[in-house]
Amino acid sequence: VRNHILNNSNNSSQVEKNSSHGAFAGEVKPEAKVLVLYTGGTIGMVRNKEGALVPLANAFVKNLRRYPNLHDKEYAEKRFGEMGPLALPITDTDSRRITYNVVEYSPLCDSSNMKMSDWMKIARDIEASYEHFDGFVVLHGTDTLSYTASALSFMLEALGKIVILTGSQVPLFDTRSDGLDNFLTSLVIAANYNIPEVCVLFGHKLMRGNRTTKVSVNSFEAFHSPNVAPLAVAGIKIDVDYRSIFRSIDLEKFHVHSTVCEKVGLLRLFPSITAELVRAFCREPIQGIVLQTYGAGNVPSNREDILAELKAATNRKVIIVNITQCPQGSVESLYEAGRILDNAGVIPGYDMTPEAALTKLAYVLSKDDWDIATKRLMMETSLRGELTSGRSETMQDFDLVDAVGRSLGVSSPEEFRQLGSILFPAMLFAAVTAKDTAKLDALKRYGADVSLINADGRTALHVACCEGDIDVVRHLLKMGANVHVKDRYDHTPLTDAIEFDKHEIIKLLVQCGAHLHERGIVIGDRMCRAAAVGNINRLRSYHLASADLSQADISGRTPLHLAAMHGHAKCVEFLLERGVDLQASDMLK
Ligand code: ASN
Repeated sequence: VRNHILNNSNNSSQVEKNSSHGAFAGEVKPEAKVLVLYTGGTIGMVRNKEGALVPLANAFVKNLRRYPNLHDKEYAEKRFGEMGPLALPITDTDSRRITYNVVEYSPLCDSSNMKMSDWMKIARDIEASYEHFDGFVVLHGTDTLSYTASALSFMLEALGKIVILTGSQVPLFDTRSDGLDNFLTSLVIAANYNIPEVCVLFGHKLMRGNRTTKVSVNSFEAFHSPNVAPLAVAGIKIDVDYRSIFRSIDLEKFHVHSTVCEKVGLLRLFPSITAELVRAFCREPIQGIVLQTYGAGNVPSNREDILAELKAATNRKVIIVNITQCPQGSVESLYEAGRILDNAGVIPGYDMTPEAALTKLAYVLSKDDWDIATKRLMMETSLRGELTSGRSETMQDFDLVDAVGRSLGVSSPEEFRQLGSILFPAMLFAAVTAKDTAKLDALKRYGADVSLINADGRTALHVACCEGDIDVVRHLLKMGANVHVKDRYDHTPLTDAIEFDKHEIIKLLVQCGAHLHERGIVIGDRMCRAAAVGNINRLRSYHLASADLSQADISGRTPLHLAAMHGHAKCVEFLLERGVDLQASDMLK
């Protein structure tokens, strides 16, 4: 993946020379970049001589390039050359041009062949190219798509960007394919929306990946999220329910936990199941079992033999998690028949899907630094929004917006939602400027998403980075504020912190995974301008943001050229102390 990206960035640097503001000459809109990992599945399949659907290597991207609604050939070829990244056609209402790179896996596979090691590969590929893209789309067969989505949701830790898994029931290039909509909508959402989750997009719905399950062999609505509403619905407009987005609240950079424990299994009870079968299932080397029980989590209360086997297994430190066989609903301690499982050391898995419970177990068991008590606790705690336990925090719901809405005579749910999306950003911004962190917490309880944007696409974190109070910034980050959101001017919170030279804030943002996203020459140009006026403070800001201080501007001159030319000795000293390239020569040599 890394080579692929590097090749393409070489390509683009040739064009950069005649472009300005990071966009191709003649086009003023900024670009959003999506990485597509094509792993296989029906979406890219063709029929073989016997009429069976099979993946075909090295054909998918060639075909994409031929479809005008998937590829704006003219733009892409001028911008990147013939074999460079692809670009979606743009409309007047789009604020960004979407470009995308496709990495084809080898071999491509029907997802029934997927193994846990394939999840690790996908996770590592996302990690390797994380800073180069705004979002990720994984094209995947539908059969085991929910397993992969669930696994990735755990393995991608402190995720700050969107990862969407999608596929199709009919191959993309067939006439009546659902793949075109699924793929295009995934690209558009991955490029534009601040939803830092592993999602599944299918049949116009964007769902939390670890809440999904495949429910139909034929339907274009092949996936359901039985216990949680979709995160977004794609109609003429893409309607996102920002209140339900899961956001990491750890002050750390995105990273991948790239191992899982394969010694796990799913055991489904059925009437008259034998104790021998349960014993055989619980035998070494198994370390974790997802037990699918009846209804609200019930087992036969008159089967001491089975309960004894389960208890013996938990005594041997096997983790057993109880989920329901019902496609919808949660295990609860409603009946005597359910409570007896507690005595056997079985953990409630609440409303987790079998896919989520199994992959979570595989993830949790591979955490070597967690002891058994921590592992058990984590299994019944929501780590990525995969379960709803009775102990989940309840929101004060829209009380505040309701009150304002009523006084304005607003009545429909849609109007209330619109009102919330206007009021909340303004109130969050006001709390930030007043440095009122208690108010920020209260707004969150009222249902405000901390990363809501105003009309300029700016979030509370952007404002806080300009204001410069590190405590407010830290508070927002602990509330889950996203460091990657780009406003109308293509500024991230990091861009703002640099512009206001807030050094401590820059350090904190970088610690949380923020990175420069502008092209090299754009950053070079800004640093050269700072060097020309001897602005060491600004150069220090760029340095803290991990910029390359030897980066040249469009004419090939580096900050050192400019500082020397304008006689700023202190500035030259600063650059030399940080080891800038002394040999860099501009275009005039
Ligand atoms: N068998 C295919 C797969 O999972 C099904 C599909 O993609 N629709 O790869």
